Amino acid sequence: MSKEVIPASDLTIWDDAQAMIEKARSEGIETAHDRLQQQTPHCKFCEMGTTCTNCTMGPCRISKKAPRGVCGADADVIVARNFGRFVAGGSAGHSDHGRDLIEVLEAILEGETQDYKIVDEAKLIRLAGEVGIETEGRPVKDIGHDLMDCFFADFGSRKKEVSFLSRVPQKRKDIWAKLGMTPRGIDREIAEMMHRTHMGCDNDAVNTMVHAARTSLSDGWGGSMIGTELSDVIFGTPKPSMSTANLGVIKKEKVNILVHGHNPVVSEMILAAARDPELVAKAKALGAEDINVAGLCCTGNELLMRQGIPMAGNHLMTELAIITGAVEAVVVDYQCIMPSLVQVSGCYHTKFIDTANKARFTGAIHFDIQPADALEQAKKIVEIAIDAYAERDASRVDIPCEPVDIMTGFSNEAVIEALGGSLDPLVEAIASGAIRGAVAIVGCNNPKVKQDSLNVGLAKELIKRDILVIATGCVTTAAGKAGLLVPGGIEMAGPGIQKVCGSLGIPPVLHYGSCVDNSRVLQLVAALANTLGVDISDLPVGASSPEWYSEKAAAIGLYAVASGVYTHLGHPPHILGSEVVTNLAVDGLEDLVGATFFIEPDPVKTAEMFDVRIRAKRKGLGLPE
Ligand code: XCC
Ligand code: SF4
Repeated sequence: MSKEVIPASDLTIWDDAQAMIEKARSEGIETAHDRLQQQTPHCKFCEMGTTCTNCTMGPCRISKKAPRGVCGADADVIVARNFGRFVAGGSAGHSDHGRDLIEVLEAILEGETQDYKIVDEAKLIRLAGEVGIETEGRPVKDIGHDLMDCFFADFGSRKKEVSFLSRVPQKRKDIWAKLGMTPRGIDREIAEMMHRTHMGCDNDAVNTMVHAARTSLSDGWGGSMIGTELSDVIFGTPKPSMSTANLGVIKKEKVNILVHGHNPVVSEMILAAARDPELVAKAKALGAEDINVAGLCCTGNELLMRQGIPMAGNHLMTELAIITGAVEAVVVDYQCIMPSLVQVSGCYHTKFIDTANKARFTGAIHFDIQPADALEQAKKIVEIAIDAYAERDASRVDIPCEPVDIMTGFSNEAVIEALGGSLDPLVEAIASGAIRGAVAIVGCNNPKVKQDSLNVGLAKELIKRDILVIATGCVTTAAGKAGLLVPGGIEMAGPGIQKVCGSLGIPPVLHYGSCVDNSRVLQLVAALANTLGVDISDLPVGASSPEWYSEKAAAIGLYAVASGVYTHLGHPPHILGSEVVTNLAVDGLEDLVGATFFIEPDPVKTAEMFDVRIRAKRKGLGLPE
């Protein structure tokens, strides 16, 4: 059955995206938007979370006529089990990424690589101190070894809690201890979730959900935090700098390489290789002006934060970037890489190159990049891109816009430095009401939502109300394209933000990095709570993922709530088939952890909900509303 053609202007708020959707249609190239249409309507049971495929007595689907699966599990148990596994998947993704950074640190310390170095030694020493390692008068190498062992041990099952709980306010830790939510080991919580959700184990929905929260906390305060902090140690802690965003960063006259995925380990080497004078000369010999490395999704965010590379786009721009016809190579590591990119690349001269054994794509050129010879491998990849430049069909190139400016690089270290050495000025701005509160807007695009309409819509509504916005993940490119990531963006903000951000010369929306960098947000709210001597749940803060799609986003949302942060989702996870689980998520968790989820598709109403919450929290702290 053929379906109606949806106008591109209904699919995305961006001109560059609309132009490329039209180009894809005229060239007969399929995108995620087309495939969503093919998949619609979705299975109602799966949408409600009431399908179980956990054993071969099933699969089972819960309905009025058949209220229990073959084993006797009801809708509540099935929904909780499905959601628990969903969160475990997300936690595994972030945390395995974190582990890869420990392995690079190990390779550096063991002298197995010259391509990676410890760039921020001071941070390594500071981190070691935070997790209780003796640092006084010891060689950096020894401290590094101990830190590496400590982080590896965080993945196991011998510890009572993961190391970075040293950052968590005591009140919060007491809540977790009482509920049995204290994350002990990262791999342990994930494995235990798989165990609990096997047939015949944890058959109490609330109990399963508590462990889901614990699993997510092992991600936020464990795997993700290790990922962020070691990336800073190895590649440098971000500092504010300027860059550019949108499809206009792809340059007609240059060899264009897009880096996509999440981990900076490979993409940093691609960037280094692309700056190699010999390779640049080779590109020039073919008539190109230079080699241009631009980012997609979170690998893009990682390199944007530290190296200032331009951002071509977020999740729903990944196919469309290739459709410009000017991309020589897409180099990927892992996560959020649509397998369709292989097919889209195949419609052009574009080489699709995967680089991790745990994330291979049929039809891709494969490199198994290891720390020992990463740069050499990266140079080979850049050469492939240069060779592809000669095959580019100029008649099919269409770069639909000029890039916009963005400001990036807001690590907590950079923020504290900008504030003059401590968080006190921020605390004062919050106390006076100039900044009434802060909301982190994080996460993805989802073709079920008009691209970036909610991400941008919510950010604008919040800053108008003098609520500072922190952006990570795919929201950052959206905010950047909307002009919110430059100091001039304060024109769209309320008077308080205009004054505070204006005097500091910073944007009303701060780019805090990739999705694992939501751990920076956790660290910030913990530090604020500790400064004020309160719990995180007492702060006038919130989190939101308006257009989320992934298991990782669910893990982030859940660790935010479990950490005491009121959290918005633009659409619900697949849990509505259980009243017990749904009520727990949007209400019951308040009594347990002092925060809940709320689901709201409208950005203005969402901003109002945050406003009400922030008023109440300010009142609780004795501050003017
Ligand atoms: Fe979502 Fe993470 Fe992926 Fe973007 S890249 S689509 S998870 S926001 Ni981090
Ligand atoms: Fe059905 Fe129970 Fe097996 Fe799930 S675990 S498929 S509900 S019998």
